[in-house]
Amino acid sequence: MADTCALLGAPIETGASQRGCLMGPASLRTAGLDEELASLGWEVTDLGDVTIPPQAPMPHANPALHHLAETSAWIAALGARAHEAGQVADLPIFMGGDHSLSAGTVPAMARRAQEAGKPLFVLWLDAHPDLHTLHTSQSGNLHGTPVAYFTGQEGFDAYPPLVVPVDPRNVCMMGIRSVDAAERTRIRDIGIEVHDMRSIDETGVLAPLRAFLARVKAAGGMLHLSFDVDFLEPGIAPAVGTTVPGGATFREAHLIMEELCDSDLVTSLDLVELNPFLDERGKTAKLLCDLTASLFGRRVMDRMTSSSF
Ligand code: HAR
Ligand code: MN
Ligand code: MN
Ligand code: MN
Repeated sequence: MADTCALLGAPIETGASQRGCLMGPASLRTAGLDEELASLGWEVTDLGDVTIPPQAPMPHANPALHHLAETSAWIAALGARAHEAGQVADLPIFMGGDHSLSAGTVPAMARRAQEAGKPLFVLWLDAHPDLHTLHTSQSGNLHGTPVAYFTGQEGFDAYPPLVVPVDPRNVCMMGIRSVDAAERTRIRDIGIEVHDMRSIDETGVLAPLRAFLARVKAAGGMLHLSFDVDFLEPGIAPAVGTTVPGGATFREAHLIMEELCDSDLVTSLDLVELNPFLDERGKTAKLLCDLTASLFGRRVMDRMTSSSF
């Protein structure tokens, strides 16, 4: 079992349509994330927050894009800081911040895996596949682009050059229920494994999760978990700007984290899209802390039988 973790704050909000995600890292700290993980026996280091200097506007052929220069600067800064965090800790936690941060953290973790001679796998828990390029995004909100970028799709001239891409066949998405036309085509074209909410209704979360984890294990891979708050049912997690009805329940989400814990395969984590301005008395931040605690080993009872791993 890994035993050191690092917290790195990424207070980026320029990728989202609404402001407020910049308070995400502070809200997770206020909810006691570091103390919680320490109480589970982890050695926790808080590396503070990443910042970027002011940016001059960057024009683009797609006039819909918002805050391209800032988001691109965040991706570059996070790429470097996330890689460093992955050197000092077994399991770095990237506290967002909107989901555009994964365009920095995931390639950094792919580089870390390559240095260890292993492939990187990504479990993407989200209502959205975030598979737009800079040219297909109609909203212009860049949190809708990280997966297309880190799987090496064309159309990212204005983002930093991608050093180590992730094989799209190593990406598994769960919870998906809001997909744009260009994203639907791309999912088919590049072969990402997608479990939408209808398929989760049919199979539950455990069967597809165990099949994916078996693939990661067989490949000797490292596993990055990217957890978007809007994966969850909005009633239990209101602090997100892009709520979509019909999300994962409290127990489905905990079960995924508990199973991931038992697998011992997770080597890095994004907690993204928490918008504390929209929260109800810290409820969503507290839930994210509790879910992270389940991933890091909190359990109700010791298990009498071992799981499939
Ligand atoms: N696909 C939509 C768009 O591009 C919504 C993207 C919303 N993304 C997030 N992160 N909230 O998953 O605008
Ligand atoms: Mn804006
Ligand atoms: Mn997302
Ligand atoms: Mn989302």
